[in-house]
Amino acid sequence: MNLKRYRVNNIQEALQLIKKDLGPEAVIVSTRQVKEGNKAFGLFAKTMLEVTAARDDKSQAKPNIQASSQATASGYRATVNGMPRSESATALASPEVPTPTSKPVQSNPASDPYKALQPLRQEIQDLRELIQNLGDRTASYEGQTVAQLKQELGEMRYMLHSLASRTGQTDDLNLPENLMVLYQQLRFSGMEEKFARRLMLEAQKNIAEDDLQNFSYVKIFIARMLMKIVKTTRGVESITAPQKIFTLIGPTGVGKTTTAAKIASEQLLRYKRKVAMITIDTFRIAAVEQLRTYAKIINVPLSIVSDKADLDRAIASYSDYDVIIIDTGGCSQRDESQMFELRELFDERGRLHNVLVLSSTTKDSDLNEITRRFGVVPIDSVIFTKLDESSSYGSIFNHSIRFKKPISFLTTGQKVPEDIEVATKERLVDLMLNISGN
Ligand SMILES: Nc1nc2c(ncn2[C@@H]2O[C@H](COP(=O)(O)OP(=O)(O)O)[C@@H](O)[C@H]2O)c(=O)[nH]1
Ligand SMILES: [Mg+2]
Repeated sequence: MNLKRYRVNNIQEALQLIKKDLGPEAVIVSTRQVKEGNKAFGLFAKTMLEVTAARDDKSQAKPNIQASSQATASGYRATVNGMPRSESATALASPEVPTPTSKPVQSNPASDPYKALQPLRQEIQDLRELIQNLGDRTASYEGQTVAQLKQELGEMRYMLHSLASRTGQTDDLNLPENLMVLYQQLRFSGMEEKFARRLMLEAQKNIAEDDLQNFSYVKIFIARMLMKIVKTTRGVESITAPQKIFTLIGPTGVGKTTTAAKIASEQLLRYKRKVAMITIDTFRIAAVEQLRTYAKIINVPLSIVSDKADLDRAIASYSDYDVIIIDTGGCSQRDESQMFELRELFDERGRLHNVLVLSSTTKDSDLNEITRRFGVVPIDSVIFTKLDESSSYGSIFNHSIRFKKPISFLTTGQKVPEDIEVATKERLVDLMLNISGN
């Protein structure tokens, strides 16, 4: 597999180079605008287009990789030539490899995307360690290096995820060049084929012939369309009731308790609101201690309840609090009795704002099942956690299109309280299209 980055004046220039270097099978991974030239005096900086393209090794076109790398020596390049013969298939099952979003892996080892991705996995591991080491010694001049490495890591994750799930080019779309580039980018980010296709065909209908030639125009047009797809709630601010009661539900391990602590501390410190926490102990999972520790650090009261009557009493006892965050023990969406208990507790419209917490590292089909099963209680918004570990932000859009649930927060790391953001449409679209160039 081959990954290349080009700095060009326009997309046509990039497409020519990509075709020459990587062949017609190459796909566009990302596009972004960058400033080049005299950075100290931004006046003279020129805006260039940076395009990253990738070609899977199993694709038909096989140009000489060494030669092509020299031809574009000024650009970034990462080449992986395939897995050594001795590599065993079991090594590929290690948790380092993100789960593919769909389609079973092909059994033919020569065209097995997992095998092709093995060396990339090693590079990701190396990069991760490098970032960790640099991060540990964070000095300002190193910030840029860390950011650059993080971007490379992100791009590699994209590749792992989507190449692993792509077992054949079935996308037989005939689109104008600029739309095709963005279509590939959305597909590479994990957007479902039928959603990306629909979006592009709609855009093609609505963009004038002349404007279709202008890549920036087309990209902004698609960004606007994506902004219409996702809904957000401004964190807890969309709750208009005088008392905001926020319930976090979802599978085990997605980050509910950590997120509860982050939101509680944001409400307390930033909004100066009076905050209390409640946790449900019905599923007998010994996670109460974790929340107790957070509550102590943040210095908010915590109640532990075990049934509906208890819960009502606890909520009543906090009647003079502005915000109540309710954490729940993780439960399995396949356990009917746990789902029943959940409904007993939280099937209330109006008083409670129920939030389904999902990890952005979870594959699409699981996100769908989880959302359907947890739908036994009314879901008012969704939180996507672990953006820092994710490689397929397309899943967030697939989820939004499919379930039309607004997104309240995004979490971006393990640190409490800082690794959380109120979800905004701009940020979500930026994750897909990299408009800001960060
Ligand atoms: N990388 C990353 N890890 C997270 C994030 N949020 C939570 N975690 C970690 O995920 C693990 C499970 O979190 P926890 O809050 O206990 O999940 P719960 O079972 O849903 O309550 C912990 O190790 C957290 O530190 C996030 O945004 N990014
Ligand atoms: Mg928990």
